[in-house]
Formats: sequence, structure tokens, C-alpha cells
Amino acid sequence: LHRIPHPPYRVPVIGDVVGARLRAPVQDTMRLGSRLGPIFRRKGFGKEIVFVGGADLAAELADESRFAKHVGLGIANLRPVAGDGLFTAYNEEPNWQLAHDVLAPGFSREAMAGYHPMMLDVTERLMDRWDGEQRAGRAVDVPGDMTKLTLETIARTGFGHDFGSFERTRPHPFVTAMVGTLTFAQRRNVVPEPLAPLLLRRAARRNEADMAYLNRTVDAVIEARRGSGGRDGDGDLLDRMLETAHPETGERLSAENVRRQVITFLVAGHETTSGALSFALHYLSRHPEFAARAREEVDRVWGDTPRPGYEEVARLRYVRRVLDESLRLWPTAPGFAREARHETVLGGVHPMRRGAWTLVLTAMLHRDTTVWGADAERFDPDRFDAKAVRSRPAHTFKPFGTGARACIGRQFALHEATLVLGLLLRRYELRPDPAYRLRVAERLTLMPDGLELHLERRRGIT
Ligand code: MNH
Repeated sequence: LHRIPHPPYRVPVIGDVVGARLRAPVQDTMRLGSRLGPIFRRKGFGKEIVFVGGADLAAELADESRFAKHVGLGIANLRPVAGDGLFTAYNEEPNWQLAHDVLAPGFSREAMAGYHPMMLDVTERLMDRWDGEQRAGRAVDVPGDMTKLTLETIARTGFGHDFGSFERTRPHPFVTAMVGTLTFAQRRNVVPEPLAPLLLRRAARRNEADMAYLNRTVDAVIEARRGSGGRDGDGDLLDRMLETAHPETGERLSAENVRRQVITFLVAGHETTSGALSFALHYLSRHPEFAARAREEVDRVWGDTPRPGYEEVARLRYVRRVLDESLRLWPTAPGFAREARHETVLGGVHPMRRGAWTLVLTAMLHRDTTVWGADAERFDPDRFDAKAVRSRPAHTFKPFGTGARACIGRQFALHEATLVLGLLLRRYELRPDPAYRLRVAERLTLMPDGLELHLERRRGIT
């Protein structure tokens, strides 16, 4: 450990937390990392965490024969909510493999093509609302509305459930409870264990109430499906959770595990996609030249087909680059932890015992100047044209994590976000508030804070 740099001033007991921004631990750690280098450690209240932000070390950590996902920190703090659901399960928990095998076909091409019309429906609901705001000359609340959109999308496609988000002025209580539990899980990382009962007593009580609300909501969703006797085999995620046996072992998910999976998918399936869409809309509004190129592509590829088909979404190559570039600068799941499968030496100099772990800070990896150049902080979608991608080493772009435990919803998120950006760009010009400076809010995930945009309908587009 002594080879790994840490901040120069360390106070006994409290460690490196002087001057730390407890509500923005990721951005705080990024700032520290830009001074300390590709690997560094940070100590607070007796816990010491090693961070990796350099591309060479991150590539090594992607080697599945030496390293695996580590369930720790923020993720472990979500265990009371998400239990052994897919995201929070320990590698060796049998329910991980079982649920992975049962649910993976829910993300196949055929399954995705089935979700596509529902994704279109939800986007049309959003645009109805945005048309109204535009006519009234009001700005739209981008993260708020993107959260409505992505929550409705995962709820309808995955669970045949309608939260009625667009009929509400305030966020659905499910979202409020979810944000509460995510924020609580993040705060538990930065508050010292012995002081937690004292400092977080009221927060802990709120958290209990939030968890109870999440449980009640998903129990109602599951009950409604059981009552209706399944959806005659059209096989959404909930059908798979309730009906499908493992192809080889014949095993099924238990009722308790189904509850954990439904919470997991409702949360993991919308929060990060909402952030990705919001950052992309922010950058498009700030860079009219990139927005014009994207719009030109949408007009060329889709024409004025009111409802582009499933196959037509992946043809929006430039829109997809805008999304990738947004996820590069602000990977909305900002890190992932890796543990050593057996004794090993990282980077040829840092010995690790079996089970020792480190946190890859994705947003730092994505700004490593040895990979992305001296202008790594600049937004430029052309970093993702085919030639540029081929010229970069593997494992340098990791917004969806890595290996066996990488994101199962990657294609779902990319399809949804590309479709939505295409439809919005075709219909509106985006006008930023010139006084707005990007602020990034943290609650385990990243989200632009207070982002509002004014809209103009494009001429000739109905
Ligand atoms: Mn998703 C795992 C990022 C969209 C469901 N997701 C992960 C991981 C990252 C991630 C990073 C790995 C975390 C780790 O190693 O600890 N996910 C994203 C991002 C988006 C996203 C940036 C959108 C953009 N995720 C989605 C969507 C769904 C989903 C949409 C569901 C429909 N993600 C999951 C699940 C896991 C996961 C489930 C856990 C997979 C596993 O461990 O087997």
C-alpha cells in the first residue's frame, strides 16, 4: 500500500476528509485523482479505499481470470433494498446465475423488438407534454421528465405496469422513495460507522419508510400479474421471473427473490438511462453544430415516418456517438469495484491478496489523457466514429462495467436512448438557459442538477 499515493495532509482518525464534499464524493475524488495519478488511496474514518482511474490498470482489472466484481461500498449498502437481486448479488450466490440465465433472453433482439412499440408510445406521451410546455413558452425540466420517461418505459415493457408519471406534476412516490434509498446508501459511505446511528438516525427512519414503500409497490405489481394469470406467454421480464424455469436445472426464482429482482430492474432500469439522456440533451443544447449534424442524420434516415421501426434505430450512427460521448464524460453509473480472485500483483508493483479490491472510477478512466488526448475534457462525438474506436485499446470505454457482471440492460438502454434522442431532435430545437452551468448531483448515480431547456418546434415538422 505504501507505494500508492494519498493526499499530503492526513488528520488522525478522520483521515482525508478535510475539505471533502460529502454530497459529491465522486467529483471530489476525481479532483483528488487528477493530482495523485492513475492509482491512489483515500482514507476516511478508518476505511481506506484504493481508486483506479488510469487506463492501463483498468484494462488489467478487466481480466476476468484474475479479477471479478466486488460487491462493496455503495452497492453493499443497497443490499437491504435489493438483496440478492441481479445487481447486488455476491458472485457465488446461486441466485445470481439462476436469475441471469432466466432473464438474459428478456434482452435478446426479439425481446427488444417487442418492447420497441411501447418505447415509442411512452416517447409520444412525453412529446405531448413538451408540446404543451413549448406552446405555453415554459422551459422543460429535463432530468425530471427524462426520469418520467425512463420509469414508464421499464415499467411498461418489463412489467406491464403504468405508473401514470405523465399525469402527475410531482415525481411518482416510487421515484422519491428510490432517490431516498440511493442517497442514504451513498451517505452511509461517507459517515463513519460508529457515528452512523447518531448522525443518520432520522435518515435511517426515513429510509425504513422508503424501503417499505418500494416493497409495497412491487408487491402490488406482482400481485396484479398473478391475479391476471400471466400475460399469455408474451414473455416480458415479470413473466420470465414468475413462470420461467432454468433451461437446464428446471429451478425457478423464489417469491422473495422475484420481489428483489422487480425492485432491481425498476431502479437499475431507469435511473442511469435518465441521466444519460439528460446529459446528452445538455451537450446537444450547448453545441448547436453537433445537434445540427444529428438532426440532419435523423431527417435523412427516418424522413418523416411518424413511428420509425425497431431496425431503424440502430441506423442513427451519429446520434449514438452523441450518446457515447455523453456517457464518456459523465458515466451515470460512475464506478465499479473489482476484487482479486487469487493473490496477484496489479501493474507489476501493487501486491493484492485474494479478495482485496479497488474501485475503478469510470469518469477518470474516460478522461485519461494518454488515451483520449490532451483535450479529453472536450465534448466531441467524433471520438466514437468507427476509425477512432478501432485505434483505441480495449477496455478504455466502460460505462456499462465489465465482464460477467456487466450491465444486462445495455442494449435496452442504448436502444431506448437513441430512439428518444432521434425523436426529440426531429421535433424540437433546444435552447439552453445561457446562465446555466452544469452541476452534477450524486446519489450513487450522476444526474445534471437543475437543467432546464426551452424548446422550439422545427418548421415543417408536425
Ligand atoms: Mn445497468 C449492471 C450501468 C441501464 C440493469 N449497469 C450495471 C453495471 C453498470 C451499469 C456500470 C455494472 C455495475 C458493477 O459492476 O457493479 N446500466 C448502466 C448504465 C445504464 C444502465 C450507464 C444506462 C445508460 N441497467 C440499465 C438498464 C437495465 C439495467 C436499462 C435494465 C433494464 N444493470 C442492470 C442490472 C445489472 C446492471 C440488472 C446487474 C447485472 C449483473 O450483475 O448480472
